[in-house]
Amino acid sequence: MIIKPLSLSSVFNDSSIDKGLLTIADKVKNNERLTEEEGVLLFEKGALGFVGALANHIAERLHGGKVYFNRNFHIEPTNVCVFTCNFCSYSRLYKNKDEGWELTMEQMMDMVRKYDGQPVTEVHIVGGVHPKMNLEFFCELLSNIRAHRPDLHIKGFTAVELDYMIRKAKLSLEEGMQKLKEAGLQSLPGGGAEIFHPDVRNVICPDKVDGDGWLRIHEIAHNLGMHSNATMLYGHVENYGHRVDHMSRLRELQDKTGGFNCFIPLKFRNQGNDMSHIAESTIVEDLRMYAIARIFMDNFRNLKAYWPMLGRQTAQLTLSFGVNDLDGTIDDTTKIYSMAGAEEQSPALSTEELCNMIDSIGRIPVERDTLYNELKVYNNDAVTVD
Ligand code: V47
Ligand code: SF4
Repeated sequence: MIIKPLSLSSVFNDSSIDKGLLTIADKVKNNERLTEEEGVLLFEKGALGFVGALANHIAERLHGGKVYFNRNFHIEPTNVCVFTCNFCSYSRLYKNKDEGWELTMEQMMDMVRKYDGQPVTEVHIVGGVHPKMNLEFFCELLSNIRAHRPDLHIKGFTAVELDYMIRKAKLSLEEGMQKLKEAGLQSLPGGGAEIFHPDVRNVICPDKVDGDGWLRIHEIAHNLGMHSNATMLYGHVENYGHRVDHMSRLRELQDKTGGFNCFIPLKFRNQGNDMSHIAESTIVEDLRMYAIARIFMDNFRNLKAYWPMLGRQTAQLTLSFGVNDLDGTIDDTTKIYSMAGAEEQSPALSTEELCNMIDSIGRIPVERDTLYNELKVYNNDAVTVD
C-alpha cells in the first residue's frame, strides 16, 4: 500500500491552523531555521497531520523518495557497567557480574570472522562500562578487526564509554581519541546522549558523563576527522522544553563542525528497569517526535528510526514523517532493546525484508555505507536482492 502524506500546500489551505504554526510552515517552505520557542510550539500545538506534512516536505526536498539502510552487525563486549542509569534494562553491576556477560577478545573476533565473505559494511561496538576492559584492550580489539577485515567500517563506543576509558588511562580526551583512531576507530555511535539538560540527566542517569562532556567528545572526534551520530532518549520524565534544548545544542555543534551523520530519537522502553512505572509514549507521540526532529534539526541531513527499538511496523510508519534511514540488518546481535521490552526480541532483517519495507510504501530503498555514500539503489517495483 502506497502511503501519500499530506502536501505542504494543504496546510496553507486549512483556516483552522494556529497563526504561530502557519509562520513555522512558511519558514519550512522558505528553508529557514526555527527558534527554540517555535520548536516548543510545534510540540505543544502541532497536530500529527500538520507536523507530518512539514517533515515529509523536508525529507523529500533532501532525499527525493530515497530511504537508506546498511548491512551491519553489533558487538556488545559486556553488559557489566559501573554506571546506574535508571532507564537501563541491560546492564548489571560489577558485583553481580555473574548475571551478565564479558566477551573475550577471541569471542569477539569469532563474531567478526562469522561475517567473512559476507557483504556487511559496518560493525557497531557498544556495551556497558566495564571497570576492567580498558583503553589498551579496546585498542587491541580495534587493530585486530582492522587487520582481519580492513573493509569493515568500525563505529564504536559511546561518549560515555570513551570518557571513562580515556580518563582511566590518564590521558587527555584528545590523546585518547587520537590513540583509538590510530588503532582503527572510524566513527562514533550516538548513544549516551539521553537528555542533556541537568534537571533531567540528574534524575535518569546522574553518574555518567554530563551533557557538556558528551558534546566535547563528539567535537574532538569531529576535529580529528571522524564522524558521529547523535541520539535523544525521549518519552520519560522530560518535558518538551528539554527535548528542544537537547536538539538545539546538537544543532549548534553541527553548525560548528558538520561532523554528525544523523540524528536518532530513541523511544524510552519501560520493561525491566527502574523507570518501569512510567508509561511508554504512544505511537502518535512517536511520529510527532520524528517529524518535529526533522523540522527543527535543519542541519542534520539524516534522521534515523532504529527499527529494533521501535519495532518494524512503527519504523515503517516513520518513513512518512520525515525519516530517511532505518539503520541496518543487525542480524540479532544486540540485546539493549529486547531486554527493555521492545517488540523485536531477536532483531534481524534480511536486505530483502528491509527493501520490501521501504518499497511497499512507495519509497526507494538505497543501501548506504556508514558515511551515507550510496552503494546500491533498488529502484525496481519487485525488489530482488543479490
Ligand atoms: O544511550 C538504553 C538507549 C542507547 C533504553 O549511532 C534505551 O547508529 C530506550 O545509542 N529504552 C544505546 N532506550 C544505543 C544507541 C544506538 C542504537 C542504534 C544505533 C545507534 C547509532 C546508536 O540505548 C543508550 C540509551 O539511550 N537505551 N536503555 C531503554 N530502556
Ligand atoms: Fe551503563 Fe549504558 Fe546502561 Fe547507563 S545506559 S547503565 S552507561 S550500559
